[in-house]
Amino acid sequence: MMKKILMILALMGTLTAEAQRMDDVTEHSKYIKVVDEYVPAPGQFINTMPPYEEGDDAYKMAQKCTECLANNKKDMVCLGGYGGYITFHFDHSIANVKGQKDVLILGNCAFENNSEPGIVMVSKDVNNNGLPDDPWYELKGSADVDSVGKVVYGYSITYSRPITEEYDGKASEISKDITIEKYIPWEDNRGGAGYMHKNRFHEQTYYPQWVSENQITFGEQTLLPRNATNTGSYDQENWLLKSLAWGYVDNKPNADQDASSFDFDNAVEVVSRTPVEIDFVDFIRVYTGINQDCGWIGETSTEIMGAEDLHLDTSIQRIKDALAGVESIKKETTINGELYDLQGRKIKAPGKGLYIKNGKKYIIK
Ligand SMILES: [Ca+2]
Ligand SMILES: [Ca+2]
Ligand SMILES: [Ca+2]
Ligand SMILES: [Ca+2]
Repeated sequence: MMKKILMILALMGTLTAEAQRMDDVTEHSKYIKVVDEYVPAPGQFINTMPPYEEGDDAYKMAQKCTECLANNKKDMVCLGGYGGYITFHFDHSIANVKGQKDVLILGNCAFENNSEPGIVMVSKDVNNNGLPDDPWYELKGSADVDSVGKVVYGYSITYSRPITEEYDGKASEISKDITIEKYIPWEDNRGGAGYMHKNRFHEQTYYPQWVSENQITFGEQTLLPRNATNTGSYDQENWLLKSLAWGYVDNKPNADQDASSFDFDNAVEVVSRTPVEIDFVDFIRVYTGINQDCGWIGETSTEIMGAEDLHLDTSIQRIKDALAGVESIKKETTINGELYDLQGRKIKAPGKGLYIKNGKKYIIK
């Protein structure tokens, strides 16, 4: 009986453990290895951080982000306005250690109440193809608890290419530093619409130049309540961007390591917020969580400067354990190509379903 239970547990291990991954390197690094995707929303630092050069495509821009962030380089990448995102991975899956924070993500928040909160998403390479094309979950943050009714779940936004880059000479009533008020039109799925403004400090186009489409949509995610107030005047703007309590990137200074660290135990379904148990994370995504423009300081945009696995040795050990489990089961079930069911019983006349053959998943349709 005991043997049978062990067998069942081990086989279940086979089915989930295949997604754990580590690169074949002599020494693993706790820092970002590769940026997979850089898909910023428009913004005053877009095309400059990192810089766009003629001929660059999305792949090249992601490569430039890798150069900024990998191996603890700590150069800055800007995600632009609401929804803009970056996706990255490490040279190994990061284990979720229960009850402990798992990853540190650095922003450029200079001081308390200089917050441009970025929401963290996590994903596991379930289909084992090395690409971030698997289901995504969000890590919940303090707004899920202290701003109930003010957070919008399932929010989508579409930005359009600006019609003009030229200052029309008219003074803006919003801020004396704004050169084009109606610059980048946006529309959301809640009947809202508006414009991202252009200011005199950033003259390049704010629309990502490597994008050929005239619209960019970010969707079905979470919109945090606006956090900015101008505590000054029109002539002397003084913007306060209130820091949220916990759970966001670029929300509190990096020196506050705990506030910049994230716990995979907080994974939830993106819209329903149903908790999700995740044992390993292969891809991490960060996106700008607020849609707001703040006079001379421009749109709220999350910056990112790097990330690290907070428990490298544990991650590697857990991957090794998981892979060892897979190997022992593969041996046991590799006997002349015989078919086993998921309970470890040899099957002579299989019907439709999932089996194990030669140590691998085997589907009969
Ligand atoms: Ca954890
Ligand atoms: Ca994948
Ligand atoms: Ca920013
Ligand atoms: Ca920032």
